[in-house]
Amino acid sequence: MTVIQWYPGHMAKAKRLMQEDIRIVDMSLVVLDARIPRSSYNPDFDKILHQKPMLMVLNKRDLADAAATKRWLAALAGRPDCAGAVAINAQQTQGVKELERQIMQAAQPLFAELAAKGRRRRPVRAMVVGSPNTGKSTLINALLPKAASKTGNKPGVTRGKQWVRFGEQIELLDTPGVLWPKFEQPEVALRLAVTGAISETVYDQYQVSLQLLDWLLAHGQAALAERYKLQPEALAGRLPEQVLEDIGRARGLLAGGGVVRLEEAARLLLAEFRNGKIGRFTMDEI
Ligand SMILES: Nc1nc2c(ncn2[C@@H]2O[C@H](COP(=O)(O)OP(=O)(O)OP(=O)(O)O)[C@@H](O)[C@H]2O)c(=O)[nH]1
Ligand SMILES: [Mg+2]
Repeated sequence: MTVIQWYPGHMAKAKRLMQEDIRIVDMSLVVLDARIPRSSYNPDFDKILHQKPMLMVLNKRDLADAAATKRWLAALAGRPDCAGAVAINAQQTQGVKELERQIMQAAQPLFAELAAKGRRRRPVRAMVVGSPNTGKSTLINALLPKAASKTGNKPGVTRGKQWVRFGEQIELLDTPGVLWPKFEQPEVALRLAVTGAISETVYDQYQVSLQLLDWLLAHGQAALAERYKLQPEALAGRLPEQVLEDIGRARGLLAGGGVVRLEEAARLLLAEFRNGKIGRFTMDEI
């Protein structure tokens, strides 16, 4: 199995900027993918962000298993280094009011400090950070419809640094998604890849689709059978390679002689999984 790595120069640069910017903000909003709250957490954040309150935002909750998200929220909220945790759907502006409430709550010590010094209250500044494609820019747009931070359905859309102010109360700093130089476990790389945090150009989609099928056969057999009109009984004990062929055949992805176009089947499976078409899944357990 080839090892997936993706740490282009702009991410190393973004990490350096983050280390500078944490000094001028009051807190960070760590935007995680609700499907993979652990795998999408950049271990570098421990060092970079710990000096200020950290709010955990599980975005894309519409794509994750609702019960698992509840468990994750409870677990995260109980962590001493965590100023709050909230699950949102930035695309549909759901959960955003609760996020605003938690930001303002985490800012209370700041406001108290300003008041004690007799200084005027200023907006709370938060840096929005996270892995590529977790929805940081979408979140900022959700908080301020007019801000229009550029978003896109591929990792690496935000490059430079962007401040966005909304209302009198909050200022947000959008940052580019950053990964880290080496993924500790292969499943972390796999999960980042299948949720769209890693550029499709750096991994073999066929190999990754087989690994995803391996996971789905263990965790989502019924959903898989339903989506591709496969016989549920026939799936038991079937190899990922065979199931990918079944999927290709079910979708008519055939070359001459009835041979399944596997590369296309792989791309289809990955795209449909990523967009929640197969079902709502949380791949990381607590
Ligand atoms: N289903 C779903 N999709 C979302 C949600 N939030 C964002 N997206 C989509 O995810 C993709 C990435 O969103 P961005 O806001 O560009 O992500 P980003 O974190 O700013 O990405 P980078 O700047 O590349 O790091 C876009 O296609 C969004 O429409 C959500 O809550 N649910
Ligand atoms: Mg962005």
